[in-house]
Amino acid sequence: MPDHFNSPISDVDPLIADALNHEVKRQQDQIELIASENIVSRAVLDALGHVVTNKTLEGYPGHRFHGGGQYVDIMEQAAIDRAKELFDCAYANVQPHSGSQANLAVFFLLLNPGDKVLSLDLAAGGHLSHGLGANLSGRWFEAHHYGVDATTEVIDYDALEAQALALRPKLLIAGGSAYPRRINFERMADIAKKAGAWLHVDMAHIAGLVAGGIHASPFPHADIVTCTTTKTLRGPRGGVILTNNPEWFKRLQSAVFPGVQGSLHSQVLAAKAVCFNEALTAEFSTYASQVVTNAKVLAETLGGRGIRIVSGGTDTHIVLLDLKSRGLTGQQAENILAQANITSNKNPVPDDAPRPPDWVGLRLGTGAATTRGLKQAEFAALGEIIASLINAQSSEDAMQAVATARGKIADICADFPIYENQGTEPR
Ligand code: DSN
Repeated sequence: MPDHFNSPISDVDPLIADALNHEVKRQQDQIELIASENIVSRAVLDALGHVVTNKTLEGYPGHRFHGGGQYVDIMEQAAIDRAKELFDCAYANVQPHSGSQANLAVFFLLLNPGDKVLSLDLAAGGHLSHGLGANLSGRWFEAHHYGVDATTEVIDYDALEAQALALRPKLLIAGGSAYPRRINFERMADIAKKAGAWLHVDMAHIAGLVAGGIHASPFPHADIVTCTTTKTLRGPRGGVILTNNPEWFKRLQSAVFPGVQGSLHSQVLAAKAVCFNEALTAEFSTYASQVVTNAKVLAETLGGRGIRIVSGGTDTHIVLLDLKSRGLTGQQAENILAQANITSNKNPVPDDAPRPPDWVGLRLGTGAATTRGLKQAEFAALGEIIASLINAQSSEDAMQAVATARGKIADICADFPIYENQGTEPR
């Protein structure tokens, strides 16, 4: 009989232990370019794997529905205080289990079923929780979308203003999952004000860049801000809601709990606090700056090899490739890169086909590989490797390119190791 408190997972559940060990090796042996991923610190992992996961709590620090919350109160209060300091705002709710849950709580706070919402179109870089038909947000609210200019592939703020004034939405949403350019929050706030709407900024992807001072902050322009703690912020999976509005805050607390969630995830709250503390350091700003520098190098290298970069470049961690002229779908390119141990994901580009298998976009992001230590030289090399894979003309060329790329990626991974003492055995 395994010892409930002391037997390692390798003794208790070999199937899952084996899969976990393979996942460690997968992460070590590949270069991660999925823009929503990162590589968290040992300290974040320590919090996530802590016995605090046993603790059930509802409510907020000092006002719980269960006993024994005195230490989680310390963790949650630290996460709240650090989030407010990091993003320079008055109020933070750190309990949302994800970015989508955070957005749902904002909708629950501000909207009634049928209200009009105006958000960035999915193919222009938006997010499914901002009113996609298949998502609750698209069913319960009247969702309209703005796009990007057909030529520049950047948000046309004049066109958006005209659309917002004609539509008069209750909520204007900025942000998304695949928009590579800087967002002008001041202009968005001005548009929202003129249209009689509130401005909700979902900064999930760029939160780490905002924290590092590399992208302008949504504050003081936004009425309400959501983000995830993964992605460029480099923390655990989870969401956060921020606002400066004292009248909303009490209702916001209720909108999260009991509005859209029950008990909190204590271990994730602890990990969020650790993540915010890390993001408050000067080293984090250096990392955030390197993330954007690396993305620019990647975009320039790929563009120089004839691959079309949506919007002609990037201001963030995201480089979005349009592979139409290469005769490849995003899925095909994702598969080719995977053979060389580079992980990425298919994505729509502006005005792309509706079905995911037909999308011609490939989204790359530099957060995780920057955390790994890669700088300009390595990102230039990565750009060359990816271009050789995408530009291969024949199946023989492709096989050769994959073989060469695998060797080069193995060398980069060996030069920039991660989690060397990690595994599912006791640490
Ligand atoms: N929104 C998805 C992405 O950007 O990949 C998940 O976070």
